[in-house]
Amino acid sequence: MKHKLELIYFKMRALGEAPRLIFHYTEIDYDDVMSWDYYDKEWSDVKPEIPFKQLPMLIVDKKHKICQSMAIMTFVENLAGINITDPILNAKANAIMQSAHELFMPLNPTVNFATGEKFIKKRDDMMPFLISRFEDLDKAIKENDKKFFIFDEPRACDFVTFHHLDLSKLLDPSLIKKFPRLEKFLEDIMSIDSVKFYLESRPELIDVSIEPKLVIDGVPHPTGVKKT
Ligand SMILES: N[C@@H](CCC(=O)N[C@@H](CS)C(=O)NCC(=O)O)C(=O)O
Repeated sequence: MKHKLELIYFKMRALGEAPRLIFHYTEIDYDDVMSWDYYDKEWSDVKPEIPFKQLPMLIVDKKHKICQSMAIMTFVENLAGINITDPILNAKANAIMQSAHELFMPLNPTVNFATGEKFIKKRDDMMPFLISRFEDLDKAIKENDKKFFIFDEPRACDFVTFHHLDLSKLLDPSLIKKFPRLEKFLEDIMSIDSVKFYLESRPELIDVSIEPKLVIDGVPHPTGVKKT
């Protein structure tokens, strides 16, 4: 059964990315809609109506509101029929997905919003945590001996991990270079045609640490939750 899928989010390269990546990988049609275009209201007026008061949210068939990016990822895996049926592998995949998701804070807000001295301090303060978590992910993929974290084809956990590792390049491009196996993982995800198409066409995030903006249809917009 084909569902109408609407992914509601903001102007930032953060928790909307993994859902977008898995939608493109699985070639499932969805609409990518900014909160203000969907509701025609400011975020502060919309927020109380959202089940868990944050985005991204996936609206299914104009009826079901699915919040929490990890729930969206699992839903898309199920919808596409690529869910991991083996309970042990499924649990391992979830551990990878959650461990990568924990990189969200403070990596994503820093890259999308921090500027000047604050950017530098946040970057330097989070570096021990990033290095430690990258080491864990590096070890997990090496132990598995597959192309991706679970199989030779990617699953939800791979797209969540991809997003955060990829975003780290905008925080400090030298970090990922310390982990050649993770760099290879990024290249393997980027070389999948449907994913490559999305990555090449998505809004570019520019002026990180100075005045971050997303270039949408050729026009730079400040990152954030407001219509510009
Ligand atoms: N655990 C949630 C976190 C969602 C979240 O932090 N969303 C942020 C944007 S990335 C948000 O809605 N910010 C606006 C607000 O909190 O009012 C998830 O994984 O989806």
